[in-house]
Amino acid sequence: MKVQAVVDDLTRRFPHEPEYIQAVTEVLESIEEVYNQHPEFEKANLIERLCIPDRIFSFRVTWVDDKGKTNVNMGYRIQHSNAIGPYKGGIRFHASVNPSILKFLAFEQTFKNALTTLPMGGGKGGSDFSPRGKSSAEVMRFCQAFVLELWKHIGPDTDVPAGDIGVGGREVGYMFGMYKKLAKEFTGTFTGKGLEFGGSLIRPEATGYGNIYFLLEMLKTRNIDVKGKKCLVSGSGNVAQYTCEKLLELGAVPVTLSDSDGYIYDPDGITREKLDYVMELKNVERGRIREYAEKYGCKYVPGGRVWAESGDIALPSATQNELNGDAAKHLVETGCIAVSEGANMPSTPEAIEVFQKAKILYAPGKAANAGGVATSGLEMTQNSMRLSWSHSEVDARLKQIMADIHAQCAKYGAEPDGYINYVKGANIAGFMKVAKAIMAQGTL
Ligand code: NDP
Ligand code: 2IT
Repeated sequence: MKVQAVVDDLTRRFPHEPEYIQAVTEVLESIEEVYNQHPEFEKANLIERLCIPDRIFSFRVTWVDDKGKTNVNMGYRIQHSNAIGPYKGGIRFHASVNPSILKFLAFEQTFKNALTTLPMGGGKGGSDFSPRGKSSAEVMRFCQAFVLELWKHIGPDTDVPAGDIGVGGREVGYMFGMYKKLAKEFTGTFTGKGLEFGGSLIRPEATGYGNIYFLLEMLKTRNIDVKGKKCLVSGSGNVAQYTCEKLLELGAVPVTLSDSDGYIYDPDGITREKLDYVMELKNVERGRIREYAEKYGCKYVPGGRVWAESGDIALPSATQNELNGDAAKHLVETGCIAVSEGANMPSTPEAIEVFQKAKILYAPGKAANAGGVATSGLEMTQNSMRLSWSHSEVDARLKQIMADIHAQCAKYGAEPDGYINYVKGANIAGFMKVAKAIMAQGTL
């Protein structure tokens, strides 16, 4: 396999899909050497079979808003690979959603899920519907219309969706309700459900907590304590909130949060009380992060990114390509020692290069944010057994899974000078598991 030739071919076939090509390129570059040691992989054309999703569903979603106007959005589900388990991955509702973004996410999800040690394949779905400014009744009608098409393609042993940007407990509840009615079954077809109807304890917290558990594993390799460290967190949604919660529990000091309009910088630290305010603001009132600055009298930068500040640790938790090469240089120059990605592909290839050249700790999303989907896997297990585990049991399993992912990265990503290349480690470990499963199951 020659990476450039494969990438050129995919670019020719999918010319309008830059995020998908970006994600594929990163994985292929890391696995090239290992792949070429296995001539049987090349003979079976494993690369094309791994890069191109099994299938893509796209459909029209028609819904009526509160003023009585009929609206049309696009809906999608990408079933990337079920080599090691049912398709599994979130649903994103955001105006920017398009096939390129969902294909990159489904591709990444396949390797991430392999790393969790649980039997889950990779998928992703979503819509260009923007929940921003919509009433709960509008969101409900949209979710119902979306599932009216989606339900035919999913099921507890086929494809199990969950949340992502713009999709949290409220939306999963509405989608599950509609699915249950259409499919005439009460099963674990969605994860991230409410606790009263099959949801797992710790699932809402899992991505943020898991990212910090992974960060602790990385810091341990250098005997560094997280206590007292100044942390830059981007986003202010599910992942950012529970990232802050765990940081506070460990005595670290989160100082930033953001949304798509701008960011806040609070030099005194975002305390527990302030985080409670953010949770109410974002999850109940559905307000803007600017209001934090107005309430607590700190700096707000409209249109800015948190990486303009300086901190010991960076935790990107908003969206793809939110941290570019210049931002990475600024972080390294101002003393950042670790970057752990809560979001999917938040650092551009240029930024990753800067972090790795500087030999700072850098964990890609597919390793560091895998705690979310791993806990979804634990929710599936509990649903199948028709029981629920305690808070401490799920949290202990999550911690163990993050430690196992770290160990896999360290095993496959160790460089001769002792530096751990977590990108290489995660990609090789995830790839080898999926590749072996595909080879064993024949040409399909
Ligand atoms: P939420 O919708 O809860 O929060 C997303 C946050 O990111 C919001 O603050 C949002 O601001 C901001 N944001 C979204 N898009 C943009 C954009 N284009 N530019 C700037 N800011 C943006 O989503 P999550 O917290 O669940 O997801 C955050 C990231 O974590 C995503 O990359 C997701 O794929 C990833 N992830 C999520 C998991 C989960 O379990 N939820 C699991 C693993 C990864 P605004 O409100 O203004 O849109
Ligand atoms: O990107 C992700 O891993 C998620 N949005 C969570 C997927 C899931 O199925 O829990």
